Amino acid sequence: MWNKKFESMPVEDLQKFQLEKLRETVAWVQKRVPFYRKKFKEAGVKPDDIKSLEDVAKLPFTVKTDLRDEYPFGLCAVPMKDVVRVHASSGTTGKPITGPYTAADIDMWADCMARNFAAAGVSAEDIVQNAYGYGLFTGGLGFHLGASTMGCTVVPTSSGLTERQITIMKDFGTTVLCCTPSYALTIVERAEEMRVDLKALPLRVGIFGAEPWTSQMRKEIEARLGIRAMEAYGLTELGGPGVAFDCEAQQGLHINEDYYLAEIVDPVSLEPLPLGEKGELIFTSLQRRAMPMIRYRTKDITRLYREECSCGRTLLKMDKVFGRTDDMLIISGVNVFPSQIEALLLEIEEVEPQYRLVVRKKGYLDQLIVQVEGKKEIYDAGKEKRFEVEAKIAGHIKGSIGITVEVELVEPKFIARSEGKALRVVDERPKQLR
Ligand code: DLL
Repeated sequence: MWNKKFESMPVEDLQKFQLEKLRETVAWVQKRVPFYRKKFKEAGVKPDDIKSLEDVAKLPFTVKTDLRDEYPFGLCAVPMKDVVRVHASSGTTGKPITGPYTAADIDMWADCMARNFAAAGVSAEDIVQNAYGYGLFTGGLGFHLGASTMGCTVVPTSSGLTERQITIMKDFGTTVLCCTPSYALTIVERAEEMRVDLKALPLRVGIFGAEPWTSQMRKEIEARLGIRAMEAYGLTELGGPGVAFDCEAQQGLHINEDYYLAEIVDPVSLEPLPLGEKGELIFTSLQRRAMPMIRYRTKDITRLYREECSCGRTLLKMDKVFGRTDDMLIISGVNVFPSQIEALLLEIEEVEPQYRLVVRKKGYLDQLIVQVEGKKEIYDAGKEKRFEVEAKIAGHIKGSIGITVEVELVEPKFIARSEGKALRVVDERPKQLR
């Protein structure tokens, strides 16, 4: 463990620490950020009302549009002279949101990221190829910070130029690869074309994140790269990757609870849900200074649970993210997340793990088209074989989630390859009908 004191602290002590930091954070933003002052007043809550961790529920939520409305630095709690870095996330629509850091915030980030690397079994001996995008995106510099804090040899390739990634991997003897899971697949596919056997290289660990991916996808990546695929979770609004990470048990991600207080709420009623129930993940930052977040609604759907972990960490766990509330599709009245379809597609041996979900209107109904690449020999076997596989997949999806989808077995390489976050859902419905 990188920070044994906090990672394995008895839960009672940890919660005492969290309460102290929560009270500090609430007082900090009340004093310095007009936005929070106004929201607290409207909610009729004062910093002194926070007497237990449960009292966090008295505080108002913060949502992405608040960050957009306050763009660029309306939520900043320190003068700009104390801000040493600004990251940003463009999102898919509208103005970007910003993530400012003080020097102390950067130190905390380094601690969180070093924990992530240590839990993945990485040490100063490792050569870390960082293929997350460098720049405003928090992935590149966040992983860079963690790996350098740990004393690893960092190779800052950034994302893209896939052939060069593979050459470097081979020439430098890279042992750890950091990128999105979808980019890992792009890399392995390109390597196969270049006749480079990644399994024969010293590469042994990957730390993947920044987009939802199923356990089935993890297994596929582990098998094709011959590595252990570990995970990182985080978001720009909370300082980027380093919010949660998985350990050798690979069974859920530990949340850095000394820095982040997590809750699960019902995404519709917004009522807090008990541990173990699936809902929307909410975070309050506990030590960030430049832009603390109070009850930030992540839109990520997961479950929280506390259990004794074989790794010895006492930190709360979250399940792999199931999906985002904004990616949820409603097909014939059934709620469907892309991850459910991904898990089913990966059980079909005739296809590649490359897919896209297209949503169209057919009359009044929403129609879901699952485009998935057939393996070359299957696709080349002709129309009849393709129909057979399409019917097999449609039947598998119907049998498992009860929805009727149209399956299009597309030719190899039909789906655009990802260098960062994969685009899984293409919504072709007219905007006003979504
Ligand atoms: O993606 C930060 C990050 C970089 C995390 C590198 C991990 C590795 P944003 O661009 O702001 O920040 O996107 C945040 O990405 O709310 C989730 O929906 C999704 N996400 C991030 N990590 C995971 C993960 C970075 N491990 C949004 N599993 C989040 C599923 C993830 N979804």
